[in-house]
Amino acid sequence: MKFRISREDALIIVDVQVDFCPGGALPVPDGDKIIPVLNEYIRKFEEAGAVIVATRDWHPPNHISFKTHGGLWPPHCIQGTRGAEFHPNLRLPERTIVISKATDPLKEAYSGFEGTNLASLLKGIGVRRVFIGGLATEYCVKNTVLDAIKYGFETFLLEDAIKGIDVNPGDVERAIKDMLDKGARKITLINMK
Ligand code: VGL
Ligand code: ZN
Repeated sequence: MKFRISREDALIIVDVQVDFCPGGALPVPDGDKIIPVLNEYIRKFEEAGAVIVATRDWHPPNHISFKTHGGLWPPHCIQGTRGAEFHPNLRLPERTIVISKATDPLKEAYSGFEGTNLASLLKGIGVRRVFIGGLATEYCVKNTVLDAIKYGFETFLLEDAIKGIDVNPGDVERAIKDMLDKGARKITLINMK
């Protein structure tokens, strides 16, 4: 099956930031390998005039997500730092809608919809289908996908443009299964016209 991208579609690129790539503060193994694939999706969505969204983890220095503040993770994606920038190889068009999340020091927010205006923004411009890829599969990608389903978007997981951490082996597999069980559909570049 081939999908023709329309103006009712949105590409949502989750957290492809320096800190989540090899060499960063919270590296996803091979996280940078998805960038050329995402660039190809971007090209197709750009050509179709579809919406392109990039979410970014955008923590204050005292965020609850950090081990230093009771959380699970080393400090990462601190607002305004180099680690919080989008990866320099990711070719985001000028018109990309940037969504900053997890900005409240007291709240973890893995989903791009959590505490942001993303859902109303997409509804407002008539988006019905969302195509989601990025980092990391079992955290921010998964939570963004599940929220997209809850908000009523037809939701596609870009199977060739996600990478996970797998803190416990099997986490990534379970996350993918969970997303599919809850109604997401898998898709790859070869399924896009
Ligand atoms: C993420 C852990 C902590 C993610 C963000 O983008 O998946 N993971 N903060
Ligand atoms: Zn984070």
